[in-house]
Amino acid sequence: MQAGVNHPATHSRTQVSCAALFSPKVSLCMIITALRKGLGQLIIFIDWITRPAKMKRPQAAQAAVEVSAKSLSLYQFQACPFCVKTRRTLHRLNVPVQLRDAKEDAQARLELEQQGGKIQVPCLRIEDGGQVTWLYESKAIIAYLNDRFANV
Ligand SMILES: N[C@@H](CCC(=O)N[C@@H](CS)C(=O)NCC(=O)O)C(=O)O
Repeated sequence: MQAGVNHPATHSRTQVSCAALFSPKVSLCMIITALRKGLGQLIIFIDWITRPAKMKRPQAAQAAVEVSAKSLSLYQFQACPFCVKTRRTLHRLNVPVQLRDAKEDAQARLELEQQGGKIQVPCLRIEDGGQVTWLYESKAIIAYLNDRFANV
């Protein structure tokens, strides 16, 4: 005898899960998720093929920028368009900031929520003489980075 095939409880459970799986609501949800993932991958690809050139500095100036960059970290999601925009600025300004993935890395997510105050990316963590600032909003972050590094 095949286990569970004619068992009423198993049968009805199977029917319920299949019905739920193919309900219009679930199907729509799956389509939206797939579209979102596809769009995310497309954003990453377009960013990769259109990346701006890195700023070039004299060696000593670049070394100083790299020391400054150690006091910064960017909390972000890989496929978030606001994060892509911010990462492009970091790339263009040639500032190697540590990236923390607040979607995949549970520890980073917790830090962002508890210390920054909310889950919203991008968020730049700025350490300055023992004082920590959590800067939200891509526009504000990009302005801060340009102010601090564009003329170094
Ligand atoms: N105005 C903000 C918008 C940032 C934003 O909407 N970020 C989304 C990701 S694209 C977010 O953090 N969502 C929170 C979540 O998904 O939990 C900016 O320019 O930085």
